[in-house]
Amino acid sequence: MHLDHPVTMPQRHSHSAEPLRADGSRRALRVGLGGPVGSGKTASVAALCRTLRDRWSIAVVTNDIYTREDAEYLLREAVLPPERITAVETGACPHTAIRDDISANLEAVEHLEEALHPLDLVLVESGGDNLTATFSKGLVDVQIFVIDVASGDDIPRKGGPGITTADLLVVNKTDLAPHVGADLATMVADAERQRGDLPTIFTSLTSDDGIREIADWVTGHLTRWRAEAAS
Ligand SMILES: Nc1nc2c(ncn2[C@@H]2O[C@H](COP(=O)(O)OP(=O)(O)OP(=O)(O)O)[C@@H](O)[C@H]2O)c(=O)[nH]1
Ligand SMILES: [Mg+2]
Repeated sequence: MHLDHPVTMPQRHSHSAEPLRADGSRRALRVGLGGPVGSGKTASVAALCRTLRDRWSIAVVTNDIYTREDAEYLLREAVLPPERITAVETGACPHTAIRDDISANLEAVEHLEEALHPLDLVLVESGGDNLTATFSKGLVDVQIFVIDVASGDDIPRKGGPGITTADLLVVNKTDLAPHVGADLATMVADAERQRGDLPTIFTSLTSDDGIREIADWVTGHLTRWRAEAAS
């Protein structure tokens, strides 16, 4: 976070939430990925880039507290060309940088938009956080909350805004369920109870094409986003 910036509240960025650029073209769809430490956010970002990069023009912003670890991983894996990956070092609780003072993240997103115009999709990965973390609507258009079965099969039941309100809940690492004694049926029922009609995807990102359903969900949003621009 840029400590020399004045503290800027999300609503002050409402202009940036506008879908149209100054020239009337539609800006990229911004998708936030949040969730607890180690749940599979970077694995999701990497797999989404690999799956969608031939069809769409994509850029990524990662958030880490003290390092650029996740961006360096994505660069090493060459999921996108280097100029399409930017790291934000938050220096504070990750949710602060995606919800309260979003200035450093917005600056990163807007810089990518300018440098790589026209962009279709920007993925913003939050630093690992707790169940209360959500993105400001001034920063992203839709948000995905990623949890994993190894952290306890009671997590969906515990709720919190990430689980109850995210546009998509991903329950990752289903491959580990037998090893940690996680009851997937209970997790499915709890997620449905907490989320009503909002979608949940259970997956294992270590399996072949474990990203498919998530990629289809992102593609659906992106297709609608672009269709609205054309109408
Ligand atoms: N067994 C298993 N491991 C996984 C799966 N998805 C991710 N992992 C592993 O889990 C670890 C953490 O994954 P990351 O994608 O780095 O998690 P993250 O949410 O980005 O972590 P932070 O950014 O540190 O909060 C890595 O060692 C991944 O290889 C999965 O579906 N199954
Ligand atoms: Mg990560």
